[in-house]
Amino acid sequence: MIRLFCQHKIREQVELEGLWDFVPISANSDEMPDKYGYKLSVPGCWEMHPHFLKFRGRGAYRRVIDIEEKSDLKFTFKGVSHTADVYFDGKHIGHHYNAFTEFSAVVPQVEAGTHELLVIVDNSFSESSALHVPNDYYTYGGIIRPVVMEKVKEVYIDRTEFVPSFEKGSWNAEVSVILKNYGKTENEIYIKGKLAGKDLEFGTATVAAESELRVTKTFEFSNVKPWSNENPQLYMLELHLFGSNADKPFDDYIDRVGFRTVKVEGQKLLINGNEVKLRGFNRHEDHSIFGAAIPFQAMANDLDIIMDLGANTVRTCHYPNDERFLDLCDERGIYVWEENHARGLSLKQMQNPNFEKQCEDCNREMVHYHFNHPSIIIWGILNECCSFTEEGRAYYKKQLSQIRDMDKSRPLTFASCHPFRDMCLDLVDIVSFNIYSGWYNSDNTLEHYEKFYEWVKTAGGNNKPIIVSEFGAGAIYGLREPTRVKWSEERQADILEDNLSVYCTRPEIVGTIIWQFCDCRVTEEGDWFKSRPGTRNNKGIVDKYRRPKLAYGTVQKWYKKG
Ligand code: ADA
Repeated sequence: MIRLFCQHKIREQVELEGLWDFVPISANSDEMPDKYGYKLSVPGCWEMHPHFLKFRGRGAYRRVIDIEEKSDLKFTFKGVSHTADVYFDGKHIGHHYNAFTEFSAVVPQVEAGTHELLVIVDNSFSESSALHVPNDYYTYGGIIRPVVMEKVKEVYIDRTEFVPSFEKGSWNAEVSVILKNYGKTENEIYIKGKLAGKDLEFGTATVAAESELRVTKTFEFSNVKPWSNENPQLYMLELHLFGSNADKPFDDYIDRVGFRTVKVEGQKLLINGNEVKLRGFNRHEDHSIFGAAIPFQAMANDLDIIMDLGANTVRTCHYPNDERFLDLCDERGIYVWEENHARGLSLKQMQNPNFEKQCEDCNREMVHYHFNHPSIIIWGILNECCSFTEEGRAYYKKQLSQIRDMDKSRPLTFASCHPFRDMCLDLVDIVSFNIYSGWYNSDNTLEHYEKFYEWVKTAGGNNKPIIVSEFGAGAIYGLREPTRVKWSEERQADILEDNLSVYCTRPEIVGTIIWQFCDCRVTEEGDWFKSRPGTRNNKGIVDKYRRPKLAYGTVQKWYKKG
């Protein structure tokens, strides 16, 4: 499954899922493998195989492809963890860093016959990797999300951007169509579309050789229903690309959109002009069996549980998520805070020469390809990185303006853990902090929060809404102790009861996002294992198998109150 809806009725598209040949390869050889000892699932993590449970290094995935007639082929990789080098019939066609955003490569003029697609995957840690580092989550290895092969013409629709607005009682939408022309000559095209029963005429455009072109037009829609948590109304945006033959489009692109606005007004978060309170969870894409390559059924099951808990929000800690999960959130009216890939990087780590480009590539790919999900109501960056120094502030400022330049329709934030010294609160629309009163310290939750809130007002966060973006406690599944000692399920429930009784009752707090939905694997490299029993972050409300802990009832009670 590529998406939860059909993206093309004209463009031929096939998912290259199934068993691919696999073989681990040594760290520094450029030799292409000539024999493959394994067959691994794609999408999948190599850690799912008994021989690669903890394998950190490089592996080669190979897929033989039969082409019936001469074609231009576009390969899209939705997620390769964490670095990919792609070869087609032995020719290098693509390189990508970061497990959590998509990339594509086009191979023109492929002759009919049998061909080889080879992907060298690397999940090792090194200076060249600024974002995938030993951390309190696991960097798996493999082609963790779908691989898509499409037949394209020299000019094709790469993506769209849909920006709805509501003025004087009616909905408008600015629709942008982004075209790519990889040919050596310019191309004149005509774009038509359909949305909510309305024909969309974009007119003609000329796409220069080897370039990209954005065509934008605003349309009014009279009889559409808004997308909301209560009624997640979705519409299909169908676009057709015509060339000289005005009767028969040669390419198409179908996306799914929702009419909704998200705004910050004073200390309120408004969806379609109505005040909302986010009640949610931080969710790592991590599963006991599937690692980061969570199959669709298990994603749906996670959301069933999240909704049973009375939540309406998911924060994609700490990286852009699988589009199929975002599609599910669109369909179920679940709000999403999606964020770029970074967790707890020190200033020294942010000074890695690859950091800025790797972040900015991730930001661009995240916003470009997840733009149209109505469920995404907030963009976040740089979780708990160095936002308390002038140099760190410069990184935050640059990335926030990069995202704001790409999308002015959503509020921006970042989750800080530097109270009383953070220097970046003036840069965001929503102030978000991770606070672990009762777990990492014996702070009285209310006293600590009131002191923190007074500081926020003086530090650039005055009159801004606040999200408590992480709070919670660890509990080993099954550990029940009358002493209610730390790591017992009882203590986790007690701490969450205490935290929720404060954070759910403050008017300026527009969101409470519990750390975390499910237990997740962490790296053995680094020191995390010392405070992570079983080398797992055990603050889940459910464990790695999604078995509920005692706190499940506590959270459900508070979240169902709204
Ligand atoms: C931080 C961090 C999370 C996780 C959490 C914890 O807030 O953002 O990724 O590490 O702490 O469990 O301590």
